[in-house]
Amino acid sequence: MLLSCKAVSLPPMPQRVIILGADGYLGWATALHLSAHGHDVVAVDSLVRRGWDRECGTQSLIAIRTMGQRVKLWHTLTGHRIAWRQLDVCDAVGVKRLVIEIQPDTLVHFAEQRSAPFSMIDLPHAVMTQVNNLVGTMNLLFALRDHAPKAHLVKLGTMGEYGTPNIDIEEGFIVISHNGRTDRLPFPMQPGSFYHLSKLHDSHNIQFACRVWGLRATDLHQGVVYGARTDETRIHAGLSTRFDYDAIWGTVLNRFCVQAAVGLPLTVYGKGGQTRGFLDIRDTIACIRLSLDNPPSGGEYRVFNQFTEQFSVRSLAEKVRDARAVQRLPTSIVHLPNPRVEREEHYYNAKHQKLLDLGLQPHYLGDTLIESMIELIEQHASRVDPVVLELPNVDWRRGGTPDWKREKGPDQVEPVDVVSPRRHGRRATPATDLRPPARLAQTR
Ligand code: NAD
Ligand code: USQ
Repeated sequence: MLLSCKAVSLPPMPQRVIILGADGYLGWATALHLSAHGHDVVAVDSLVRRGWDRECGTQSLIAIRTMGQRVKLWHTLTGHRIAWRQLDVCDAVGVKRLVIEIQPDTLVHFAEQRSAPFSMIDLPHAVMTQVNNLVGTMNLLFALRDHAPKAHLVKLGTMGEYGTPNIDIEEGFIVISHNGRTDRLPFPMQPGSFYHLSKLHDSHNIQFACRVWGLRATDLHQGVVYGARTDETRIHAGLSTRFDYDAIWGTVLNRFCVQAAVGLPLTVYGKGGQTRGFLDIRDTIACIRLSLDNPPSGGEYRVFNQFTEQFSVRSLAEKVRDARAVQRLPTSIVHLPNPRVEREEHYYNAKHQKLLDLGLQPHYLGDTLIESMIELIEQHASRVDPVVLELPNVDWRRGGTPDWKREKGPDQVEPVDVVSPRRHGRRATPATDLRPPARLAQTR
């Protein structure tokens, strides 16, 4: 009998994967996704984010269960096991023990303070952000050097490391000719907050460790993520991942969808020409899996720009407004004085080819997705706090306003009704002292 020599593509081998920051928005969704795809997942988190929420008086719009409850439910529903460990990655001894014990093939590192406004509140928050993020990453690098030098570090960085230069943004490196000589060098970076700076400092440290110790790493320069549901979180409400919407933790499109759902104005900061890369949470987890399945060589430090489309914040607000208009629900857009120091009109063209080359099939933003996000938000609208939703409470020049830290716990918040075709509830209004100033331009 003749044997066919036709190449067959084998499914990727299951890996031992440590997910750091697994109690968070992206970490939990990724833990489920990798576990569903047959990987042996160890979920790690210090739970510090739940404490930062208590400090700010904020909470996830969608209630999330404890890690213990979530991994138990996942096992009951699917038969897959996720091992759960509470650990601070700033604990060097703990990180070392973890790496020695698990001997991971891959570590996916989400475990950082990730809010730009939180890092701009004051000196302690700026320092804490950088210490938490840099020390955690350093602990991982040393533990890998000494105990698992072949493991692949997948690190969540950010598109915000590049800033908004007046030239095309490449994926991590740029070829520069200078005085007759040419080299491939790290792309020039201009981060926009102490948080974004922490990511750049991490990038430098990781790149150095790859060059000097031969470690292998993928630095995912990720854009702003939107969306709340993945194939795995949809299985049961108890598997939901967090969804932030307030002015400190909420990202812009998620915030606009919540604002639209409760009939409040969409808050565009400044002119709204600020352009960023965006992606659906389903594409975040797909990108992580693609990175895991296609590791770099020993000593290689590579950068993937992880986003699927770029939008200005003004055009995003218009997209949400237009999606609501189809349902005959008028939505207004306000231009607030920008609390951040950032370019409001600028050139932006960032490459994002490498993950597409690995097979990423993007979920693009359309009216249906916006509407489905708003429908989900409507189910949780009783948890919306209109005060934390509407007005920014951290200014890049002066720091946190007096109300960034709130005495009032989230449970004492007066509920708001949704504005939907089926349930025309009362419109939520911000507390009087936070009402937008009269001089704010209203575009509709
Ligand atoms: P998140 O705040 O929801 O989750 C981060 C998790 O890390 C939290 O559960 C927190 O408790 C944990 N953590 C923080 N410091 C830790 C420490 N020292 N030890 C152990 N655990 C710690 O954030 P997210 O939105 O899921 O973001 C995850 C990562 O992705 C971050 O590194 C962030 O910078 C990056 N990122 C996020 C976005 C986005 O739009 N959400 C975009 C680009 C990049
Ligand atoms: N913005 C508004 N109105 C709002 C909120 C934000 O106009 O109500 C604007 C901001 O001024 C900014 C843009 O929207 O120009 C994006 O802000 P954001 O809060 O959605 O995102 P950012 O602060 O950049 O941070 C988020 C995540 C961070 C991640 C980053 C990816 O919190 O962890 O690193 O997105 S990126 O922006 O590509 O650097």
